[in-house]
Amino acid sequence: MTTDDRHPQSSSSDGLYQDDDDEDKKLHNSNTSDWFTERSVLWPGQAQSLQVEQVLFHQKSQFQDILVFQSKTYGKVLVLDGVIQVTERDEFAYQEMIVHLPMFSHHGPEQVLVIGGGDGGVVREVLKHKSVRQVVLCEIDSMVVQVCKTYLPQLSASLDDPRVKIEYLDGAEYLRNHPNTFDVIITDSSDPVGPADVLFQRPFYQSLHAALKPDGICACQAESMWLHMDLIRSLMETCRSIFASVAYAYTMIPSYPGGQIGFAICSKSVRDCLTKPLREPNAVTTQSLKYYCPEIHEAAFVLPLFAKRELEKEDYSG
Ligand code: SPD
Repeated sequence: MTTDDRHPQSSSSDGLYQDDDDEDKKLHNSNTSDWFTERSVLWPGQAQSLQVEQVLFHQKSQFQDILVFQSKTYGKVLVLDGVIQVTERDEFAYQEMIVHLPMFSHHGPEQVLVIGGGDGGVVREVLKHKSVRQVVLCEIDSMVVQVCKTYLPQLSASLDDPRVKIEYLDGAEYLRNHPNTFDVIITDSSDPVGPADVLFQRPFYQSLHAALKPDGICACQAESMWLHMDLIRSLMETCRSIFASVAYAYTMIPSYPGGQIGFAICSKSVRDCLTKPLREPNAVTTQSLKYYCPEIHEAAFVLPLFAKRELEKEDYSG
């Protein structure tokens, strides 16, 4: 199966498979197996394929195309508008880092907001912090939550925790209505094409700043240094002009384009608080982790030279 520019191409009986391109047939449907291939204008000239064992769910919601399939080697896979969001094999590398980098940089987060993240993986990690009294999940698409409750319970079970409140709303609007409310805000967005585009713009970051308490910290999905350096540079400049401290960190995740994705971590008014954790996971929490540890917290902000040089016009050392 093949997607292009995030829209599934439909030619076969189930609407998933492209059959009007001989080259694609050769590349993706070889050995009579079916393959999901991820293409986007955001990573031109390259694509990643996963072998499909069974399509479990495929339907359009009011907002996007939602696909879940059982892959041969990455477990179940959630795809939104043709782009891989979660695979069971490597999701922890993303969820743990986008959560624990800001959470362990804060002295004791109690009120946490997650924007997007309807699969529940980010909320699962937030709840590992015993200081948390409430997590609001602001997800625009209720179908994502329902589908993940069915097919990805190891992520979505977190959403049944009594500390979790789900709001099916637009994240930017929710922020505007909740000034000075949250200790930590995590924007678990898809890529900046279509509905998620606004989540990468200045007004959204201004709203994040306003919705944080004075010592609040936010973390936002901030794309790949291998593929989106212009976007990252512009995003970091925007953040720098709004927040007291800003730093870029990254994680390794084989199912995302380039095998890597980054995060913009921003502190509202406390300076120099991001790159070294203020707190550390206890032994019980550590048992539940597969990626995050205090050493990798610090290492995640150490960028390879090519990226450091691109961003070093400004100081993003946190
Ligand atoms: N290029 C894909 C970026 C996806 C980021 N969101 C992942 C959602 C996991 N909770």
